[in-house]
This record gives sequence, structure tokens and C-alpha cells, in this order.
Amino acid sequence: MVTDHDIYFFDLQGYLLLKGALSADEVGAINAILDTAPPLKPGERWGNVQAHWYNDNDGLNLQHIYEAGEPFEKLIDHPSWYEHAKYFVDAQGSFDSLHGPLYIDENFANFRGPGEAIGMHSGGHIGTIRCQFRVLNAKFHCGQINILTALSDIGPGDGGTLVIPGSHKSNFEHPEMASYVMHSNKSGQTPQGAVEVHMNAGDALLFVDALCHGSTQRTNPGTRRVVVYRYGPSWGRSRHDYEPSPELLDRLTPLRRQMVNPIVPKPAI
Ligand SMILES: O=C(O)CCC(=O)C(=O)O
Ligand SMILES: [Fe+2]
Repeated sequence: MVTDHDIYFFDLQGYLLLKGALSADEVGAINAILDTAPPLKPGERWGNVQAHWYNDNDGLNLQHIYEAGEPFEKLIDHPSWYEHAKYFVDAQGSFDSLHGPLYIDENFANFRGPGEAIGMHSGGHIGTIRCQFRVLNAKFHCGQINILTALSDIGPGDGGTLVIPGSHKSNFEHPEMASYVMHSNKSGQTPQGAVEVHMNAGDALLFVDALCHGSTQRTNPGTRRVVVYRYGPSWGRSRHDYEPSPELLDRLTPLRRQMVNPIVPKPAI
């Protein structure tokens, strides 16, 4: 459940670190499937999973990863963060009557190798509704709550996530931002105020997308593995042009099905 401590620090910082969100068995089952992924280039498919890059140096994404099997389906409404996502997108009570269940508008696994990083982006000054942080009358109305879960330990040199605590409420762009856009975040050379989040496999970083964030550059050998599930209100649309497959929709529980496909249009006639 969401505690007073979670509420206070999420409001203050824009993120929470959920230690041990996944068990070693859950992480093991996910990694075992990812180990079977063939080498993929952006645009190529692996079943219903789609290989993708945001940019050419932030690591390969396997988009639509909830198509890759039951261990990924479990993450849709995982008890370690489901109530948090629901609470921060819109406080319980009004939530169900006003805009239905949560919706996942993007979900992917990311592999980050040596030299790769994602530059700093976002921040409260941007104001995009999809990513917004908003509290009114003591209720949260966040546009997007991200759950980034570590599938390998992430320490110094591993390309860990950088966050600027409190930047979800900033009214101005970080003055050093221009030098930290895409791919320039060497470990140890981070924008003033940034915190590099170190995680153990199974820990989950919950953050509102309005938070200014990015990553350090991976300098260690090997690969950082994470999965990211993004939660918003059910009137959102997929960030990409991916549709859930009929096979996935068939397999899912009613709640999970609603969360991947909340609005099923009725034919006009
Ligand atoms: O790869 C990371 O550490 C950050 C990913 C990111 O920017 C996001 O999930 O929105
Ligand atoms: Fe991001």
C-alpha cells in the first residue's frame, strides 16, 4: 500500500526507490526469457516484440515486452507498484468513476552496453500533459508514472539512471542541460543536483516522467538490463503504433486486459 512516507517523498523528490520489488525468482524468470532473444536491429521483430532505439546510443529497446511471456504479464499489475501507480495517476475514489483503470502506454526491456547512455530530458518547466506532475486538493493527477526495474545490479559505471530530485516542479530548464543532452553523461560528470540511482536486481525506480532524468554512460563491460512500464490514465494512447496481439488479450486476466487495452470502440452501426 502507499504509505505517508511514500506520499511525502514522492511529492518532494518526484521519485521513489522500491527496494526488492521483484523477487530473485521473478528476475530470474524474466532474464531467462531475455537470454533467448536473438540479436535484433531496430525495426526487427521477435514474435510480437519490436526492436527499437530512441536514439542510436542509448541502448536497444525490446518494445511491447509484455508480449514475451507470463513473467512480463505479471509486471502489468505487479503488487509491488500497482497501488502506487494508481494512486499517483489519480487518487483512489475518483479514479474508477472518472477515467477507468490505469493504462500502459509503453513497455520495454532496455539493454545498455559500454559507451551507451540516455541524455538528460524532461523537467517540470516543459508542462507536457502526458508527463505532468500535478497535485490538487491533496490528490495526485500525474500523467505518467514510470516503473524502471533493474534486472542486473546497477552500480558505478553501469549506466545507471540519473534523476534531479525536485525537478518535476521546476519552472526553469537546468542551466547545464544543453551540455548533457544526448549521450554525454560520463559517469562522475553529471549535472549539478543530479543523483545517480544505484539499484540491485529486482529494485524498481518509480518516477513521474516530468522529473528531469537520464543516465550516466556505461563504462563497465557487460550490459545493463532494465524493464520500463509506463502508467497513465486510460484515455491515453500508445506512444508507438503497437497494438496488443489477440493472443495476449486472450491470455490476460480482466484487469490486465483493461490495462493494455482499456477502450474497445463499439462499431458505429
Ligand atoms: O535508461 C534510463 O536509465 C532512463 C530511462 C528513461 O529515460 C525513461 O524510462 O523514461
Ligand atoms: Fe525518460
